[in-house]
Amino acid sequence: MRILVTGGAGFIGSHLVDRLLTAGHSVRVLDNLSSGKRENLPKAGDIDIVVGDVRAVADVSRAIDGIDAVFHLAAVASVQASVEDPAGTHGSNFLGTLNLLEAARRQSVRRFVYASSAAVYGNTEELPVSERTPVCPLSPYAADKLAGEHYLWFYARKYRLAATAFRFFNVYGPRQDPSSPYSGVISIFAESVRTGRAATIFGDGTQTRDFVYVADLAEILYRSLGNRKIDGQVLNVGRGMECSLLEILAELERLSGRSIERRYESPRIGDIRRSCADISRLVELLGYRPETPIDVGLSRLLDVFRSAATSSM
Ligand code: NAD
Ligand code: UD2
Repeated sequence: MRILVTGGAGFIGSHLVDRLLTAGHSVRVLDNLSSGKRENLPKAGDIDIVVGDVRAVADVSRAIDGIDAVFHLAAVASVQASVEDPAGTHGSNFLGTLNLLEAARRQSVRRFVYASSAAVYGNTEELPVSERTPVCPLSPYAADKLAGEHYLWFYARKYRLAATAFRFFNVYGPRQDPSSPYSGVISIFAESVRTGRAATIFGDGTQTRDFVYVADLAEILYRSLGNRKIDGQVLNVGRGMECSLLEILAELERLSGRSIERRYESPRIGDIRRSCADISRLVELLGYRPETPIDVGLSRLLDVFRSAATSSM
């Protein structure tokens, strides 16, 4: 199949591109390289990169030409950025999604997979969180993700588009850029191991998240291509297990043999205390469960840092 991955030069998108190419698909990437990088993508293979913007209808039309299936991952993946600039991020995170849906309609694309987020649940006491848990978007980012889901269902119903929305929980692994203070906490803590700089903990470190390894997510997205049971479905993607920040730090210290200085600061405004996904629908409909344990995922992440360090010597 000819597949378009928007945001394909990014952290999650580039792992999905790798998985699709391994399976023999032709891949096109649409990415404005605002946070994604060309070096995340293979130099060879059946891939072409359109450097463009999902906010630009002309770029989207160019990218969708001849495409059979779309994975729409392009977004400003930062809750904080959306709080600071709701109108700015709305362009990429919502209008971009609408542009892709319109183009998919015109192109009669058969399959549309949308990257939503557990952020749509907001602060819920009900754990683990299932897809039936009432949504409560607490940020413009979350509101845009939820709006994207609703437009997806409108297009699916009206234009018979085979559509699925995945609500990703906390994704970690190689290529997650630690340089922003709003990158994933695991990428930031792993960077502390690499550099020896102190890790900053917002709160007491007992807050939990459901961390899912990026290669497992790429496998799930790849498997969604040929699966009709997930048409019209919204599905959580996590491991279905909670892990606290203190546990993450202890595991990184164990794996690296290094101790990490901890610096405690007040909790972030709007931070959720606990998060854990109920992934029973995903397992039931897709027949696949994310399998990488946290210690294995962290070990692989540190290996990537180690090999990068030796290659730069
Ligand atoms: P990322 O920043 O690495 O990837 C986003 C990609 O989209 C980047 O390559 C960026 O250059 C591109 N992009 C941004 N705005 C664009 C625009 N206007 N036009 C074209 N390209 C644009 O982040 P990620 O973590 O890989 O996130 C991928 C998707 O998964 C996003 O939709 C994000 O909201 C979602 N998500 C991620 C997580 C997580 O834990 N990382 C959790 C929930 C949801
Ligand atoms: C993640 C996503 C967000 C949204 C949300 C949905 C990222 C970067 N953010 O937000 O896009 O999808 O999930 O639930 O993937 N922390 C520290 N020190 C640090 C960095 C973070 O203590 O240096 C804390 C932070 O305050 C929070 C936890 O670690 O309590 C996780 O933070 P995060 O930004 O990795 O992810 P989250 O869940 O806030």
